[in-house]
Amino acid sequence: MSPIVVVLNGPNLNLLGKREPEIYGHETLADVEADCRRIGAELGLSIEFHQSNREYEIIEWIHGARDRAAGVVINPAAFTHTSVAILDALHTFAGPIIEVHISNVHKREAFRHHSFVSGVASGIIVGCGTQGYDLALRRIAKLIGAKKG
Ligand code: CA2
Repeated sequence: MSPIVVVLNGPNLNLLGKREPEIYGHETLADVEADCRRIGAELGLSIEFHQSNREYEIIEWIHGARDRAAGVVINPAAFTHTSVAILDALHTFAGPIIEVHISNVHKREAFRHHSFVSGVASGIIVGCGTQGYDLALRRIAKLIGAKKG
């Protein structure tokens, strides 16, 4: 059985590719999911991909990843800057966690410079566009020693 990697996306990311392409690019979330599934297959990972505008749903998916998933990739979107609850949930997950931000949050408003999630992340990928998800999956595959093919 391939190791499971859970890819989580926070609020408003369902609008990816449909608004503000100058910040977030033209790829839709469906495109990102397809890319993750293709790269997951290449790396021998089984991808579970979710998006929600509700904080509790993201927390439930993190709980569901415990004792089952090998790693978590998370773009918590605006919850990055507000959610102690997501941080606490991530603390209960033993495997590698990679935090992804499509935009370079450090070039943007000051309130985007602080992340509650970074303190628990194994790695952070910022400002690489949607390619950040690809890089995050490759990093998790390396950290867990996943076998290709
Ligand atoms: O750069 C990122 O990936 C962010 O996590 C995106 C969040 C933002 O609050 C973070 O500071 C940085 C916003 C996601 C909203 O996505 C949209 C996509 C298209 C149009 C409107 C919003």
